[in-house]
Amino acid sequence: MFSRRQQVIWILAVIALLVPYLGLMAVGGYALWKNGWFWVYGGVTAAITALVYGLAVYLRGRRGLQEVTPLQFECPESWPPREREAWGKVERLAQQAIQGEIPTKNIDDLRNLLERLIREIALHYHPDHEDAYLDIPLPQLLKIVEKVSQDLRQVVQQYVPGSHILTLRDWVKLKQAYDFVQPLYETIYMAYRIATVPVSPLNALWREIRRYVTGQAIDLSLGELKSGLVSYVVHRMGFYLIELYSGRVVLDEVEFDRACLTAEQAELRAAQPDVDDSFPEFIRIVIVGQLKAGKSSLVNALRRTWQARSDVLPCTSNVQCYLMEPSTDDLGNGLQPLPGLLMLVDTPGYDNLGEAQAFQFSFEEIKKADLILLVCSARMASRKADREFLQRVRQFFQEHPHWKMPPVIVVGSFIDELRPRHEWNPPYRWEPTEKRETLSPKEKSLQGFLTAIRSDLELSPTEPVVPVCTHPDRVWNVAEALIPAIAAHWDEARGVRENRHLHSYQGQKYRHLWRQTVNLIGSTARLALKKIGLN
Ligand SMILES: Nc1nc2c(ncn2[C@@H]2O[C@H](COP(=O)(O)OP(=O)(O)OP(=O)(O)O)[C@@H](O)[C@H]2O)c(=O)[nH]1
Ligand SMILES: [Mg+2]
Repeated sequence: MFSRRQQVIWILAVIALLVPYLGLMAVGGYALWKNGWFWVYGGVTAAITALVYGLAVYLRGRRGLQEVTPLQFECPESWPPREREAWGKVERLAQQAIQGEIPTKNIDDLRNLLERLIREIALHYHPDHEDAYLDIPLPQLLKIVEKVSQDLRQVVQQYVPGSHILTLRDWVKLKQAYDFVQPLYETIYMAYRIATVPVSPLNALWREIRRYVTGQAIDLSLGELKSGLVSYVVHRMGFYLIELYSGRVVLDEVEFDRACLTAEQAELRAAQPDVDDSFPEFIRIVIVGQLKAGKSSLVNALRRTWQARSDVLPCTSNVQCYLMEPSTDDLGNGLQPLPGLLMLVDTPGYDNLGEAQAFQFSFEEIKKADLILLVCSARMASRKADREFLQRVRQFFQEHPHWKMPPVIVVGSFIDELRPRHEWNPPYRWEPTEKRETLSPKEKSLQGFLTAIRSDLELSPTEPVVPVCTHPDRVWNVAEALIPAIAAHWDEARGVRENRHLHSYQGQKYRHLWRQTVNLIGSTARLALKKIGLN
């Protein structure tokens, strides 16, 4: 938190402040000892300390300590790449301001900085418009003002002592009192400093050193505090500007929450009509891959992992849905708990369909997916179809930057069929960190297979490839590695879902327009009837 220089200055400042008092304590203690009062004094001090401590514990227990919200700036999981790119610009600007590349000395500097931020974010969303900052509807802008005010209130309430007691009048009075007292104090103190030099030069020298060191420490820390505040303002403003210009601001949060809940309920009920009223959290996992890659076997292996309550429902003629409720009873087997339910969607292999239909069914499901499991079989030499499919998925999300691409986990199946084929003696080491010399021939083939998948599908280092065996008699690595990989992507998958809810809600612009028009016609008609005396 502090630089080395700051630490040294702070230590010196504390020593400078403490030395006179420690000296006084030593002298006082000696005097008490000499006069036989030492133990009486010690007893009284201990009693007072115990009393105050007891009181503090009592008050803390009664009122509880108020939680202080940390000033954190993380970009929400539900933001798609377009918003993340805009966030990158906010971070760059904040960094430049902190490092002093953009001045932030006074309020005008700060205003210029914020104006630049508005321009950059507005242009990010409307690059063709010179005055892009105007491209926002009024209610959305007002909503942002509302949110900023709410934020400001929280910060003031949490970080400004006495803010809930002092009135505006008190603040004005405090300022006036300060303005009056401060020059007076400065003058008197200066006179005292000069007058004491001839009387006690050593004391005066000591005092001046102390003043200098403490002043330095406070200056440096104030600088840090200021850059912290500038960074907070830029990030906070940046966050709201992105929400504003990307069209993510929800005007009526209650209505939005209700719409999300209704959509989730409908989806759950479609998969399981008797689902209970608690409507637990779930993610929709779409399983894709080539013909006979082991997709349905993977679904079965996942279902058997928990012997879970799971129902099968034909979602469409081509796709099957399974709602899996991992029961917590089985967690004793070392299974990783999941934050909610899994809705597994089993699709037909792409090459199962005619040329015109290729990818189509899987693709329609991808648009509704929160997470994709792409199954690649070790038995199939060519992964061309998988590469093409993944390329098309990526391209689709690039062309729709307000959508968020679901995370992809590639599942390497038919591990038992890797060379040496007759050998089946799991567990196998498959993590790339393992030393190659220590691997068995099967493990070497396994690692070679995973590397080939990575390069064939052009995966990024953050996209996992998990080897599994889903043959009914040899299920391996589903509970051990695939479930944890799903759990690790849970928040991201939920982010995809939230983003989808937001867009389908915001897509109902015309419904809002209709409601506004009906409101307007209704109130005009009422007014007209009133005028002619019919109401
Ligand atoms: N040896 C071995 N056989 C497997 C494995 N996984 C699945 N199988 C077998 O492979 C065959 C095809 O598996 P499915 O799960 O039906 O494949 P699919 O991808 O759902 O096939 P389609 O839906 O027709 O595209 C079945 O007979 C499975 O028993 C595995 O890991 N190893
Ligand atoms: Mg199948």
